[in-house]
Amino acid sequence: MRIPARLVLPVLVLLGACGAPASAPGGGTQPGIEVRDAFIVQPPEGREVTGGGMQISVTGSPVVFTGASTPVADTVELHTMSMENNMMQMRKVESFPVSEGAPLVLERGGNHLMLFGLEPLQVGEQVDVTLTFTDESGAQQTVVTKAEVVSPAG
Ligand SMILES: [Cu+2]
Repeated sequence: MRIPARLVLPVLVLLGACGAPASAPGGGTQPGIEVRDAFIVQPPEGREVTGGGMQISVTGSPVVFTGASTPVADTVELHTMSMENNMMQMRKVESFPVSEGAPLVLERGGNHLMLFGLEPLQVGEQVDVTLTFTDESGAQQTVVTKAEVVSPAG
């Protein structure tokens, strides 16, 4: 018995559509990413560097948080913070993993965003921040969130 050509064709088309959300292999769905409570700390007068944070949770398959950008800063880095030789040390990292059981918390005193070349910001201002993620298939996903500018006092 011959396999009709028209049954073979759709399979090839699906394989060619790598990274398309509607045709995730294995019947998986695109990860759902939720971002909450994003903030940017208002930098001290005359300074252009500050920190920021947010909570990122995901449903479905895990993702990797690979970067952020905002119109009000030249660059945004991902930083870890840890105690080394009795001193708090910040380190730049390339990414943070986020999975369903392990949401990512970016906060003051912990893992955080570091913003450089900042425009002057007012407390209470809402700023767009674009976050970039990579899923298991290597596909990129971006999420735009609003970050509130908060007082350095907390
Ligand atoms: Cu930092």
